[in-house]
Amino acid sequence: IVDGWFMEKSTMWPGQAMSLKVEEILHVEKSKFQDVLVFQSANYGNVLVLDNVIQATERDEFSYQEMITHLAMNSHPCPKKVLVIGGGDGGVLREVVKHECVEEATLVDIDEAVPRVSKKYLPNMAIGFEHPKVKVHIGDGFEFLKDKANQYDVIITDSSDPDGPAESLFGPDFFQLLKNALTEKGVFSTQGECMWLHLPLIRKVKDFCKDLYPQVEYAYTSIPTYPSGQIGHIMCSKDANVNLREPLRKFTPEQEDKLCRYYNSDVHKAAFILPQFAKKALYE
Ligand code: AAT
Repeated sequence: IVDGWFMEKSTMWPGQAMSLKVEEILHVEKSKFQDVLVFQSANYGNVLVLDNVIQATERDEFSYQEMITHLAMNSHPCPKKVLVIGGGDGGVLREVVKHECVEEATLVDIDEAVPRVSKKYLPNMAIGFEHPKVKVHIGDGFEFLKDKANQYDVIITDSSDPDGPAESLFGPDFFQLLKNALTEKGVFSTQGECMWLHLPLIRKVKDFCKDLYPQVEYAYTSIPTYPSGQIGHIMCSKDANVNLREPLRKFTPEQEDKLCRYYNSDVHKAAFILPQFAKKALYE
């Protein structure tokens, strides 16, 4: 933080940095896994930062949390058991339990510090932890999956970037573990990085997935406080007959209005339509 501004510098997006004006620093901690910072910003509410990378701001988090969740949830006929890997602020859980078919939602985050500080400073996200269907496990997502077979209808990997504790969540072995852990018609979505910055990485992950799943797609969301204002999701289904680009289940217009601020059925379909440069790099 320099002159009252937080600047998100990283070798993962060289030569650029999102800046936010800081009103007040609320929490600073070195956890077992990462540097944890929460500050109150001038225009984006409270902001959670891990290892100097913005994870969520109160103003725009709904875009990412709704899209990573509902794209996957609405691509499964009836998701009863759901797993969230990462997502320690609770926002994805908040979205998962909006689907009444869900019987159990389990969250596995590596770092207890994230839920702890989120409960204090990001209550509108951490509300996800309060739902009776939710279970929380503190541990590494990769390790957690190792002995899981045929258990989850939907898995959402809401992880940080590959430079840090989430590195293993971007490798080929992880996508094999996800496949084993998913049920027959299982679907997953991931924090799949940004087309303006990470096309080679996205292509690599998509290619691992192509070897394992009959349906593989990349969708994206606009969000001002993630690098380059955009983030994507790798999505896969084990069911060859599912078209991820079309919602299999839809919210009613009343539900869209009541439950969502970003996601709706049209946005679901539009999220997979890529500009030419990205389409070429990912699909040719
Ligand atoms: N909804 C918030 C967005 C995030 S949070 C990422 C979470 O992943 C963090 O809580 C972190 O503790 C957790 N995490 C990191 N590695 C692992 C792991 N190996 N197993 C389980 N959880 C893990 C993502 C923001 C993306 C930022 C884009 N630039």
